[in-house]
Amino acid sequence: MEQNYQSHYPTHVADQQKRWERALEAEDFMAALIHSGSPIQSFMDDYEYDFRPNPHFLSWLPLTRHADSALLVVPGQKPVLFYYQPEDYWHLPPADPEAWWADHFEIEVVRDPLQWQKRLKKDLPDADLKLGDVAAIGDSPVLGELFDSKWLNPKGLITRIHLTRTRKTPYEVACMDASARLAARAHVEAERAFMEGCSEYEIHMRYLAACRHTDAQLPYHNIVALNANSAVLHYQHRELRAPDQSLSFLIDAGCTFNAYTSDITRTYARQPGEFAELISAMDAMQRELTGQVCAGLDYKGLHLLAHRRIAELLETFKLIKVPAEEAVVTGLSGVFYPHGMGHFLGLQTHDVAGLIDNDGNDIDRPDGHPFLRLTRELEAGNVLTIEPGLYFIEPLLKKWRDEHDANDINWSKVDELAPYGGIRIEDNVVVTEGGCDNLTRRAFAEL
Ligand SMILES: [Mn+2]
Repeated sequence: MEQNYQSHYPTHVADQQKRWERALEAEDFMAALIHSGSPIQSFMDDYEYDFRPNPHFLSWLPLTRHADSALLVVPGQKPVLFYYQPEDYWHLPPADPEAWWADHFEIEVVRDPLQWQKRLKKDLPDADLKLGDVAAIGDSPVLGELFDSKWLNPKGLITRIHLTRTRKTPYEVACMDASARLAARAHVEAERAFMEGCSEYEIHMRYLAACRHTDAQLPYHNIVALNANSAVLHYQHRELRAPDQSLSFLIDAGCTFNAYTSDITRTYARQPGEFAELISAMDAMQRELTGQVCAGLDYKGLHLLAHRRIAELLETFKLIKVPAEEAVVTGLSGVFYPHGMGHFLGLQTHDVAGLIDNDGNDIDRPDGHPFLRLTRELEAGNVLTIEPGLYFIEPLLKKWRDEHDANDINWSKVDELAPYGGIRIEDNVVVTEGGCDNLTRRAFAEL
């Protein structure tokens, strides 16, 4: 695995160089200074919040915890990395650069986090930073001291780079594959903990141990939900005590590998029965949706197909008393499935440029679907999630009962299944010309 992603890295860096050169030229910049970011401290205290580098910096370099470093990209030149390695005895400074990535950069190990300013003035003596010859990318407060705000994260340049990030390079796919494999291993351990009757807290800790991540290394806060908690879409707690009876378990959890994320959801029932059957039906439906993915597919259409399929399940399991088609038209399917079907995935869990076309213009969401995060036509190299869900969400059910025809819903059936919360099944797929490569299912299968 290691060999695999490292062998793709030289081409990845060459590709980065090309895409930045093109974008800089199109936007009339001589260079870009990409800053990794600076740690943030709690107010009037010396506690440092968990640090996450600027994703534009991470797209060049696998330096997942390197604050106050900066990369200078000048067309036609080897990129210069100001590698911040302070002399510090309170914290452990970053280790020396490793050859597999470092060989592709001109590296300046710096003790002064502002060394890049001197180099910038030396390398580009004619550049007038106030006139925007150099674009600065990042959110470190130090950038504001040198750059006019107009040239800090200029929108046109950012949009062009974001669009290039929608098509992953082989290096990026290899990292995301590694990330999926780590997460699959941890998911299996979490399932085991659930079957043993563990609490949400215990399951979460077993997950972390299995993938050898700290909480801060996770791409997003794990959702570890037992019973009705799984109907809370972004359930944020981990109860210390196990419930008297564990009926169901929803886990939405990923990993990171060189900052590339996985984002996987599975749902389990403790015992056979109707909820377990509903999980199986959702799983088959999720596989059918995944089977539709290929280059050229309009993702909006797939999201709408998911609504039809969920409405059909609601009808088959007698949860609603109206035909599936009517449930889609009236919005009743949205009571049970109120989120979007998925999103781009990459250096960010909700990766960039899901809602614009290749010219940078907005692509509207379909009417009545305000939470969809991806509206594009899919292209080979896109990596995205497919995550339909079906939940018994008290406030949404109540709203329907108050504002629509209460007889549309089979309440006795809903009451029977509500203690199980809900179901979501989420895979990560790489779009190919003729279909897709399901990183998640393969990772589980090959464990
Ligand atoms: Mn997701």
